[in-house]
Amino acid sequence: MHDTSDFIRSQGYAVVENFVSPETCDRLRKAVLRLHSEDNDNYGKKFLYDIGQEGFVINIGDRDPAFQELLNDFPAAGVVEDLLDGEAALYLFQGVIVPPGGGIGAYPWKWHCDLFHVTKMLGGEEFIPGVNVLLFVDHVDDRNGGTWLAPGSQGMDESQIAIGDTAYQKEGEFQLVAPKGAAVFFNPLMWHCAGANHTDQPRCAVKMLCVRDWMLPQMDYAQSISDEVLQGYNDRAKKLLGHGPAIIRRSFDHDPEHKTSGVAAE
Ligand SMILES: O=C(O)CCC(=O)C(=O)O
Repeated sequence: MHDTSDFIRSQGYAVVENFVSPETCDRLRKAVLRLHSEDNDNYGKKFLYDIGQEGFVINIGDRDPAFQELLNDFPAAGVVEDLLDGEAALYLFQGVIVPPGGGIGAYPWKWHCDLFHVTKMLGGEEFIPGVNVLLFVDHVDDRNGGTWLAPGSQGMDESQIAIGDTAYQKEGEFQLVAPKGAAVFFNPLMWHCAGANHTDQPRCAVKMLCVRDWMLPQMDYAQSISDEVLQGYNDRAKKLLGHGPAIIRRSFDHDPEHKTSGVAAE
């Protein structure tokens, strides 16, 4: 664990193989694709494209037991809690699909960093505000859209970083090659992008982006996981979902009609 944490501290990222078993990958992949097709049916592909959500499956922790099991096991816990000093909370928990023909340069797949409200290094060069844990449930490489990373770009803004939205390699950007079941951990302030998928199969991943629990998550999981599903989570997962002591961001009461489980701000 410490080797991985140290590697992330010094390089900004680390790849961990055998993060989950091939059988777990198959279950997760199936669930991502099922929910994606459900979303397309419910909202329409064009609508999802227009709001920049094409290929993202949201609130998965409420929608299929495979994701609940993953979060209960959370094989990244040791590293994430080590890097975030025990303050980890989920900022995003979602399925990520790069469709055939999609990927780098194809909207919405552009070079970016993840914390849209934090673009500069906080608290000095050494401070790590979050860890993106991206689990590949497919083997990834340059054919199907392995993730591109730009180590060293943490905290740079657009004017400082010479990355375009086309596939080119310059100054250390590189594309990950990783076996099915591997996860890449990286500082979410590092610029990155899904690669281009030249195959005829969707490339699937599960994203578990954790941040310090005093940061506002992109989605309020304490609100969006139903009471019934919440009961199936263990204490560590509940804390990751925002049911920990750091609840100052919660502002809604429990709403039995909508089956939400928010905790009122104190
Ligand atoms: O799916 C990928 O390869 C990259 C995902 C991504 O851009 C992200 O997690 O923010």
